[in-house]
Amino acid sequence: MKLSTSARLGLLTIALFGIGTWACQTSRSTGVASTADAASAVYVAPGEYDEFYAFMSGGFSGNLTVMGLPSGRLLKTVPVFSQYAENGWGYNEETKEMLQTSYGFAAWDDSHHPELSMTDGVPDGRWIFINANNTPRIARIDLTEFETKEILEIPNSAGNHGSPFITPNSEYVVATTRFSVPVPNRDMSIEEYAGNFKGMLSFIRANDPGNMDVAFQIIMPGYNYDLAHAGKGPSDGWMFFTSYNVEEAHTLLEVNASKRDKDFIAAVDWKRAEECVAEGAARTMPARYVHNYKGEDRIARSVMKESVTVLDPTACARLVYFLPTPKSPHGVDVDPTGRFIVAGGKLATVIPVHSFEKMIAAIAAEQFEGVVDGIPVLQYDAIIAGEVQDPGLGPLHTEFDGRGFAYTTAFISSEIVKWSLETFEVVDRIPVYYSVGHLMIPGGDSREPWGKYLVALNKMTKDRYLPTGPELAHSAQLIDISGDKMRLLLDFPTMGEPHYAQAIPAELILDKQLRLYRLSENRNPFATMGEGAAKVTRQGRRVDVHMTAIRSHFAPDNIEGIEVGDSVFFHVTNLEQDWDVPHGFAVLGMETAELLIMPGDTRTLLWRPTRPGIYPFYCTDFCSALHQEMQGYVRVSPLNSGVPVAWGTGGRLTTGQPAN
Ligand SMILES: [Cu+2]
Repeated sequence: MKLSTSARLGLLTIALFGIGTWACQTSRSTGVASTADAASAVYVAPGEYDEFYAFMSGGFSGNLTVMGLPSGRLLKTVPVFSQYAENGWGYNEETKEMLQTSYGFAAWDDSHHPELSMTDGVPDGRWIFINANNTPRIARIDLTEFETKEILEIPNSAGNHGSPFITPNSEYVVATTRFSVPVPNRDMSIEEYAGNFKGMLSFIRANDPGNMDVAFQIIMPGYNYDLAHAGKGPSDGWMFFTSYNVEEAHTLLEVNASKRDKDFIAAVDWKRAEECVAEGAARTMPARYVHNYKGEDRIARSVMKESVTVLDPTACARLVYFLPTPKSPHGVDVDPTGRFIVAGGKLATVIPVHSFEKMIAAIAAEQFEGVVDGIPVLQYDAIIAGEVQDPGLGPLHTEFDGRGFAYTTAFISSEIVKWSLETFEVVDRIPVYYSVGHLMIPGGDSREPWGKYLVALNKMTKDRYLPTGPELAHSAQLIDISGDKMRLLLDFPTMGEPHYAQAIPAELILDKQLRLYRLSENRNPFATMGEGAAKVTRQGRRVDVHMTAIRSHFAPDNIEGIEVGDSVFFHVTNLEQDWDVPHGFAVLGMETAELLIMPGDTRTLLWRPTRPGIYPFYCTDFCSALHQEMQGYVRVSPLNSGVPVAWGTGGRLTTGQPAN
């Protein structure tokens, strides 16, 4: 099918306005396996486990969800960049600092791309990284605990979309600025964008838990940088980034950034960057950004960084090359052999596939069509390996099955197109419902994909689930890719906008799960190691409640001597040393979320009572037959009433200092 540019733009506009169900109206086969076949293919019998852990980005929920495949069952939400009331993430004293940024406390973000750590180009199940788009950050989540351990802010960046894509041995995750901004950012006229606003590609050290940091940044022309993928095999040592808006437009980009036939993929030789940095070719720039991490005491700390290393391509020859790529490229994906660099030109009528080998030869032969800001632009014809014809409308992203086939999403025509990496011919296609963005094959961007399933991450979902008011469930679809023909097996809803996902065979993570925190290793300075040590202390208007929880009571469970105007810190230690026995804590009228405390851990809730009275507190997580009895009372007296601090459980109250 050949369409004029205006027809394509028209279809894009239709899709953008939410009527992107074009392909489902056509007469193509629906690709649905027979009902019985599909049901049995995704059925996980009671007592059995799913085959894969799938990590789904939470999109604008700012979190990460963990689902089982093939069942599509939601297993857990891991809070990352957004406060999460279910377990107190970002509310309690131990985790608040994780949401600190150079702009202050940020309660929310938008998370798009989970990325598993890799060893030798294969996901290894140690960590998963994910980006914050709005206030640029990258988080590391530890997959023994399914907990966010570290968050690094990215300076000189605005709109951290193209991140965190990882190199084959987890040396770096990268982060690109979607929005070019002045560097350093400053007050200036937006009309002076061209030439003054700059792009930035950040290389972040990823392989040292607790010490993520920006190793170096590369300053680029003021385009929008979109996505990235690392080379592998022969192309290991290179990173590829898509860009659009080579027009350097600053208004109405839907028109003004689509004028040229080709934008660029930037190919960066990051081993060369390391050389240039070592040789002193980079400069150190002042920059304020924070690094938040959980220490051995499981308490988050936030450290302000003051400078960053920036490399200018004009000061480091042979660092960056531009690969011309039609048209407004979105995704860039490197096949398992590392030989092909596949672009998703969202307005292109073909899928361009660049050859790494040809790229290196073209660089050696200086087959340049020009130079932009000191960056050579290679000749398209010199580097192209092939163009996939009839790839569907609006190709965005490609993943691979490891058997010589690539699978590309077509956003506008709502389909997934399978094509051969040998012939560049389409061999199969299947409609999806509707407007698919990313797709995910477990390990599908790695050197050795587990090419059994494909998950389509769709943007629109009308007619697929029971309606739920104006906002419908978000949609993922599971497709069997083990045979010659793709088969649709399952629709399953997801949390937030399911932007991208990654998955790994369950057995690579299953046996590494932490079951509890050893109480003897609890290093929280307010940990209470046994009920005998429970107490209440006052220093001025600060009251610390050193509390324990065990089935089915708190110690203390009666507290007096709290006054209006006090800051009361409930430090609750869960004394259980048993898997699957968290306790919760909440107190009447508190202005924050509950505590959810895992066995052996301590979590702290700050409470500022505002009026006298009796305040019950209770365990929020059903923990035993007598869970409902797991409760207590706090007496709050007027300011300066002189009621002495007193506490106890099951006997007479112990008295401490009165307020003065
Ligand atoms: Cu309980």
